[in-house]
Amino acid sequence: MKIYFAGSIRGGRDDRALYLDLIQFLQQFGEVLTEHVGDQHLSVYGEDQLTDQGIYERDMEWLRSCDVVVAEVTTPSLGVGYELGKAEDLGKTILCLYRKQPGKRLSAMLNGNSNVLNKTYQTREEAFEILSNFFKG
Ligand code: 6K6
Repeated sequence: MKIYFAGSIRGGRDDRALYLDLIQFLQQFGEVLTEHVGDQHLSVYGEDQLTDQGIYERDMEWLRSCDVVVAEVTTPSLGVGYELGKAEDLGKTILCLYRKQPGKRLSAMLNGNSNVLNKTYQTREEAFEILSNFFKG
């Protein structure tokens, strides 16, 4: 099982520790292709080794090859939104995790999309339970 985990990078890194926890939890269900999203040293400024074109081409190849896309969508990110649109076109199974926050709502383009399984949660434990049910069910 190849899992493409999507989470904000240049959209903001406030949830990077959460991404790492989710990625580590996901690894019991398969290979997470995008481990770097949870890299605690990755800032919004960029990865030195690859150009933006290199990042785009590598990530699109991973997206094409994955079995499932899991996205943490609490921090809005252009890149994550783009990946989800592409994943939908590619016919991928998509699970989005969203943490409810006062005064904010998930984009209707996800929340209203029947091709996306949207799940809300508050705690890491709830997110883990959603992931377990998704992969075991
Ligand atoms: C690392 C740290 C900051 O920038 C980088 C290098 N950039 C990226 N490296 C790997 N994946 C990326 C990078 N930029 C975007 N992505 C992909 O888009 C990831 O798979 C994320 O799910 C998503 C994040 O998009 P932005 O718009 O928040 O960056």
